[in-house]
Amino acid sequence: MSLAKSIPYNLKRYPPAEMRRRAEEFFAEMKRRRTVRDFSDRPVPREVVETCLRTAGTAPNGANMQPWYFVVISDPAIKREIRLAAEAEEREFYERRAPEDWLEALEPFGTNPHKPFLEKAPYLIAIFGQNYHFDENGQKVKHYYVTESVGIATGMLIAALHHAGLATLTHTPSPMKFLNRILDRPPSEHPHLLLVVGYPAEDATVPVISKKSLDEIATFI
Ligand code: IYR
Repeated sequence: MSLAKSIPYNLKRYPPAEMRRRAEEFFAEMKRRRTVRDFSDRPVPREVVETCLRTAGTAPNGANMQPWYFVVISDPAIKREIRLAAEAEEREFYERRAPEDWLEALEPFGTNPHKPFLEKAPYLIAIFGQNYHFDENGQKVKHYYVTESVGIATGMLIAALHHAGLATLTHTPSPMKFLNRILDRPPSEHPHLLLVVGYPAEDATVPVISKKSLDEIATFI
């Protein structure tokens, strides 16, 4: 392959005071984001989700292969099928597979194998990482840094949805292979996570938790 054509990059620049203000404002907004486990069934405008997915699709990624695929589920029958499959895995996890220390770490969050939100929330977004694709000549093309790329895109999606006023839950039933079967996705794709999207239930609560301070998460050297 040859070198891509290049064009000037006009990054929007701000004076330092405005940069500080923008950074503070964004931090304040992102700090308000909380994972929610009780969802309302209130419908969400589809175009909002579409635009947030476009935002996710701008994520930096390995060799611009854009190794992600999002299946947005609102069909009640498919949501039910996913709930039943996820709950079966989760029962295995909570009752057998999970080691004691993991269950202890989860205790403050009161999570359990019951996942009613998988049916109640208006949208589930199943996020897949694509390990490879086939080009127009049927040649297999490998993708690079798939986990990193899909992780970044997912973070951007969560931020975009929050910014638009929607709550999310990053759900990771394990193993998640059932998503390939139910959603008819090819073997080149592996499920990354299942994002539950909607409004919080009127009476939704969130656990009181704290975030590490800047000193705990970063050093400047
Ligand atoms: N996947 C399980 C368990 C779980 C694990 C972690 I780490 C969490 O932060 C939350 C839940 C579940 O969804 O219940």
